[in-house]
Amino acid sequence: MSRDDGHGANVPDERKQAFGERYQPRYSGIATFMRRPLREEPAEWDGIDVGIVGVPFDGGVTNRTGARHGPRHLRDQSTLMGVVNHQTGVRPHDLAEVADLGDVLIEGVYRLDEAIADIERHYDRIAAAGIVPLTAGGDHSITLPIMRALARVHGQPLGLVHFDAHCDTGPELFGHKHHHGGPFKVAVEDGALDPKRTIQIGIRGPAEPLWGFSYESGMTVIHIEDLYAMGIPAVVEKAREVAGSGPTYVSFDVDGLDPVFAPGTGTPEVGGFNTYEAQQMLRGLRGLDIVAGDVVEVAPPFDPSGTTGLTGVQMMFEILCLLAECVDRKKGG
Ligand SMILES: [Mn+2]
Repeated sequence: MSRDDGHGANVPDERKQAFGERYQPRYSGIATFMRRPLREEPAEWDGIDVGIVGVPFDGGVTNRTGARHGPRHLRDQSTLMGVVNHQTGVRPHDLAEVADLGDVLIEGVYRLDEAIADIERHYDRIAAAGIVPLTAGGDHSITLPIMRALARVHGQPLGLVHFDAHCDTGPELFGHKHHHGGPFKVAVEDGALDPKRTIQIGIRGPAEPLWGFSYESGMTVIHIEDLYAMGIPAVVEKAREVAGSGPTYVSFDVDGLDPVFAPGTGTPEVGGFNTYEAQQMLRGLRGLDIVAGDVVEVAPPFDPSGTTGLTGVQMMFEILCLLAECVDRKKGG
């Protein structure tokens, strides 16, 4: 696959030929997701398999804001990502054409319903172009409009492997259903998410009384104490069994991780899984029909060390490996 990262227009061709992918130091140039070419215009989307999309929106948070700054921060940290997954050997950029599609333009910045509709329209366009989206949030309310658009294009409710401290199936809050504690309840009600094919992993904390809908609707909930009692391989096996063979979304809320590893988030909960365990769980999903993924709730104002951004984008890379393998399989690779 040809190297065309959209960068380095001022770099002589001889240097690009001599140094290949390393013609430009990683710390230089304009930061795009994983140093992929920036293709913001739908007219430039031909041939793209996986599109990395930023959704700079945190109008749905219940407490500390900041995730609106996630995409820019994750782009910066993503320049540290390499091209190969050392454990699985997957090289996503060799399997799929990956581009940075820029950020969703939120026109309804001060109108929550309109913001959600803006996001949904944008993902309708991405899905119609046959592009598999990998999203950087934003707070978790952004997952609902993405799921709606994808369920439409796949013609059925999606399955979900969901990493989080919270089930995010809560009821209306202050008279409003669109907030980051409730997207998966609304997604089920809208026919975009199949609760029987949904597993929620890492759940903990005092918000437990809000998650009745998860149990009533038949979702599989793996509390953090279950995770450690079962062990990671059994959690992976359960996730594979629940998701089954249908189209499946992977949603990774960084607050699922212990705040030691991801302090930069709006609603941290102590006592979470660690980064290695997260990687093992994500790598365990190889072979499922994963049609989209996201990493949400990275809030840079609470991330002065950059650790949460780096961790978040590493999880994006793990999901990218899964998506690229799916794309490659469907192409007959
Ligand atoms: Mn969440």
